[in-house]
This record gives sequence, C-alpha cells and structure tokens, in this order.
Amino acid sequence: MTVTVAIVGRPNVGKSTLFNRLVGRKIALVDDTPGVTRDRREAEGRIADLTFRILDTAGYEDVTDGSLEDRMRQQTELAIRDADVILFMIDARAGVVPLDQRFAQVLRKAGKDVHLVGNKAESKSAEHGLVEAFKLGFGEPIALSAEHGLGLSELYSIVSAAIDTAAEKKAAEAASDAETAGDLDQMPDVDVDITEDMLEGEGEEATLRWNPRRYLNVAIVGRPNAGKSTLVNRMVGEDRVLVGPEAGITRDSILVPWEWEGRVINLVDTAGIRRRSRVNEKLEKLAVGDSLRSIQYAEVVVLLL
Ligand SMILES: Nc1nc2c(ncn2[C@@H]2O[C@H](COP(=O)(O)OP(=O)(O)OP(=O)(O)O)[C@@H](O)[C@H]2O)c(=O)[nH]1
Ligand SMILES: [Mg+2]
Repeated sequence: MTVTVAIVGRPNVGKSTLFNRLVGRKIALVDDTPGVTRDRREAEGRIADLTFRILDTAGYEDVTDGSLEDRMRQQTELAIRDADVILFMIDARAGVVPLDQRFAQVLRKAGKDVHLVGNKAESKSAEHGLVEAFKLGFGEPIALSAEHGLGLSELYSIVSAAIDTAAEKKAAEAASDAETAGDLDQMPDVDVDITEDMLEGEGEEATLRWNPRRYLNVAIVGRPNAGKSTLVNRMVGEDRVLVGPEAGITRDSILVPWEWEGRVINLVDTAGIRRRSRVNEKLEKLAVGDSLRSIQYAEVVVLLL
C-alpha cells in the first residue's frame, strides 16, 4: 500500500532539499534563490523501510492574476488535492511570515492530513521560529533539517501512520467491492503483460509497483520557447507542466508518464537549451545541466525545432 506525500510551503524554505533527501538522489534543483522550482515533480521516496510517492512543488505565492506565480500556485493546489499527507514547510530560522499564515488558511480549507515542518532547525536560531509556528494552528511543528537529515524519524511516524490508514481504507473498500463483484463481470478484459518485477507484495495482495525507471524515457529537448511543454501537455491531455509566453519557464526536467497503446512511456519535459555563450545566469545553468542529464538517461530524444 502506498501513499502520496506532498511537500509545500512558500519559496526558498527547503522543499526541494527535503525531496532530494527522501528520494536519495539530487534530482530536484536547489538554490538559495526563491522560486527555483516551477513544476510539481514526483518520485519514489524512502525513509528506512517505508516507500511512498513524494511530490515536490513550487514555492507558494498568494497571487491570482494569471502570472507565472499564479499558475505555479495552481499546480501546487493540484498537488495538495492529489496527496494523502501534506508536509507544510516553513523556515524555522525566519519564523512565521505573512505568506505562511495565508498559506495556512488555504491548507485548512483543503481538509487534508497536514503536518507542519520547521526546516533549517539545525541551528539555535531556529528555536524562536519553532515556538512561533504553533500559531499557524497545526499543532507542534516537526523540527527538521533537510540539509543535515535531522528530524526524519518523526517523518517516518507520520508516513507510517498514513500507510496504515490507507491500508485500512482499502480493506474496507475491498469488502464493499466484494458485495458488488457481480458488476465486474461486465468490465472489458484488458490485455497487459504484467511481469513479476512490476509487482509489489505477494499473491492476491500484490499491486503494481510504481517505478518510473522501468519504462522507456523519451526526452523532449530544444531551444527555449520551442513548444516542448506544450507538446507534453498535448500528448497527455492535461495541463501537467507550466507553459506560457515567458522565456525559460521550465527549470527542472519533469518526468510525465504517458500511456500509449497500452504501454507506459515517460515523457521528460526539459528546460530549453541555447548557445553556451548566452547562458550566464546561474539558474539557467542549473536548468540546462538538468536537461543534459535527461538526454543522457533517455532512450529516445526528440529534438523540437
Ligand atoms: N541551513 C539550512 N539550509 C537549508 C536547509 N534545507 C535547505 N536549505 C537551503 O535553503 C535554500 C533553498 O532550498 P530549496 O530546497 O531550493 O528550497 P525550496 O523550498 O525548494 O525553494 P523554491 O523551489 O524556490 O520554492 C538552499 O540554499 C538550501 O541549501 C536546512 O535544513 N538548513
Ligand atoms: Mg524547490
């Protein structure tokens, strides 16, 4: 049984740093500039023996004006809807700022299992912020240091409890499904070759394992503004990655599973690459580095002109 955990919070609090730590690889871009992450990103997270689906999100900004930040906020809200557990991260050294309070209101309305996380708590200067965090109304914050790996045992308890709850819920649903099992006879048969290594658990309990590495990776690359993200959205039939007239929207390479004729293919949307001499901004360099890595890991590369 797996659950989905989303890391949310205002820009620059350390969401991507925690995401990378839980995934065990530095796959999300991290930098001390606010607003680095733009698209929500998912991967398999792990704490000790627990595995779960983890979502990194863009820093939350309280705007509804159609701007890039507004579209990032909408993506964050989609991640919140999708998640079983929300880790609401603040920067404990900075204490509670108005944007944290505004976001807290949004999260309260979401009616989800929200846990407050005070990051950057490795130093003494975080103590005041952790006390102040109570006023956000989500109980005692978890003192965490994503960079130094402190506080992970508390995250373990939270995820473990969520997995138990999900398993109980599934058992209850299975019991009620059994009552309506007759309806299942009317479902069409679907022919999919499922091999043993695609399964998690044993016998009748086995479920499909979620592992993006197992599928064909198709990287979509090209110059900035060539329409890579638009193509990915069109293929999957939803606004999965951010698009728009602004140059260089995509930062992290984002893997988007796509089903085609019964097969799952991972489309990888990437940041636009242009002449090296023109790339001098630090964030663009990081993003292009990620695009180049995606090319390396892809089995197929689509160059969009
Ligand atoms: N001292 C300290 N710094 C941290 C910690 N976690 C993250 N940072 C730093 O905080 C900065 C922001 O980290 P990110 O992980 O990029 O933050 P983010 O919340 O994903 O930021 P956006 O994507 O811009 O919203 C980076 O310089 C990190 O190195 C921590 O536990 N302690
Ligand atoms: Mg980030």
